[in-house]
Amino acid sequence: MFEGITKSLSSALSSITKAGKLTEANIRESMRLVRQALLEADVNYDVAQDFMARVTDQAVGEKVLKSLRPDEQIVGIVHQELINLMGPVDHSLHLKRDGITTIMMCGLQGSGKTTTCGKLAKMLKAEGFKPMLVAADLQRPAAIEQLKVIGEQIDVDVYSEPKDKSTPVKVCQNAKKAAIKAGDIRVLILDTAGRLHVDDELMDELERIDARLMPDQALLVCDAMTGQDAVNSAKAFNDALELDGVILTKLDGDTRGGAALSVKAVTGVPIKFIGVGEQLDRLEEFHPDRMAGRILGAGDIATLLETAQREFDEEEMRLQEEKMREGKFSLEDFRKQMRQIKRLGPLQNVMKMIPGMGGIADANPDMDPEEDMRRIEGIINSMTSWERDNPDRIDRSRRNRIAIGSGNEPADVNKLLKDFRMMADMMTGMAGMSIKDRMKKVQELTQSGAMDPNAQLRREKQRSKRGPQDRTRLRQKQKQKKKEARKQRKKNRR
Ligand SMILES: Nc1nc2c(ncn2[C@@H]2O[C@H](COP(=O)(O)OP(=O)(O)OP(=O)(O)O)[C@@H](O)[C@H]2O)c(=O)[nH]1
Ligand SMILES: [Mg+2]
Repeated sequence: MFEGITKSLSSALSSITKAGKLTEANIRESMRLVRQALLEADVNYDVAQDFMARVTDQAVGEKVLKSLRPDEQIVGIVHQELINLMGPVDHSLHLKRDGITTIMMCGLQGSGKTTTCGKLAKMLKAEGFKPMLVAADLQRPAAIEQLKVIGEQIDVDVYSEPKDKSTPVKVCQNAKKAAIKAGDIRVLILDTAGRLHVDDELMDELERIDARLMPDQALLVCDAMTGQDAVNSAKAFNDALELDGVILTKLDGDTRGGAALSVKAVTGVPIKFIGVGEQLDRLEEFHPDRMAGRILGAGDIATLLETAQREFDEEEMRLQEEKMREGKFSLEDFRKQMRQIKRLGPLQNVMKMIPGMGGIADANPDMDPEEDMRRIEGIINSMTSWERDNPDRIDRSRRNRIAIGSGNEPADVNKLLKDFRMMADMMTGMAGMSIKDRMKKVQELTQSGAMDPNAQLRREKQRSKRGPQDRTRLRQKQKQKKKEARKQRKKNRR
């Protein structure tokens, strides 16, 4: 997410850090680069201009220039201004304490309305509020069917009427009656039709639903991939409907970030949620501070923790916890943990969310943590279950067998065993801590250099210089040479 801007902003800001003595002139030059980075990310021109002016004003002030670390202060100012740009956000959907809360979803064609209706319903259901989905898109032929399929997937009722015998307003009104009759429905989510462009017909239809149903929340679904078009459509929808919030979808894709950074500043409407995938659980609250952190390459531990809490199997965690406490953590448990971590998403992305790790990943595009994990898993897979439980008793012959079985070098097996021992000790020390405290601990260790990620990197680099295949080739060459030497000697003897 936002790789381009993260890179260009960091390089703009690092020009400050590298400048040696900071002067007003070189700060202004860096700020020009910051503005350029924003524009390249497709941020609205006026927004980028204002942003730069605000940051520059503060950065060239006496207070900053005379401070101990002016460069850090300036990064701090940029961080805070990014937060101000995207926030504040009120995530609440303001559900009524009694009765039914109606949420109208609108947006351009293909922005992700129907999918997001399903995501919201799933989220509300998990929070204990029974939702009902309403198929108010009578435009697109398969729209009703699509919503029904989604409803089935998440086990949520869908209200619909035959397309050619009704109107969107009627469907919504009847849905409300049906919801009242059902008695236990708390939220009505209206899936409305989209158009290719903002046009009068679309706006009229939405205004009619708005006037008759008086939804409690009007949410605009925007496709982040469309950049400034998304922002312009948000402006048009807000003028007609007074939006309560924006849901920015497809942030999992290769977006430049312009929409996320400009929507609030241009329309005054905050982004409440973001869609980060096609699956119905890929909806997250939008946190400007976390997003600002990510954009500045400072990581996003909070989101990682939330994903971890959602994806990790609680029972399994508890079992591992117990083993850790008793110091019985085995390689089998380690393998299980690795598999859990894989569920958090591509490792490169996971690393970027850990403060300090993002930079390492960026600076070393060849680094492939997935490959490392695969290799480690391969080694563990080649062990017997006795060996997994008793890693300390793996002797030379076992080690050689495991290395051959997994296509690695004995040294790789050694390294894994050594790392595992270190990790198991660390984990025993951390047993009983919450995930959050554990992450903090890891962060502390990383910062103190005890678990120097660069050391790991240096090892990796050395390894890649003479990777396992290289070494095999080397050995083959040596063998070949010896063979030839032997032949030669034989010849000579004759
Ligand atoms: N990657 C990704 N894809 C998404 C996300 N949200 C929606 N999509 C995809 O975007 C496409 C369009 O989604 P829909 O929910 O049908 O969009 P819509 O706004 O209802 O479209 P219309 O009803 O035709 O106006 C589908 O293929 C979705 O799977 C997201 O957050 N990430
Ligand atoms: Mg739709």
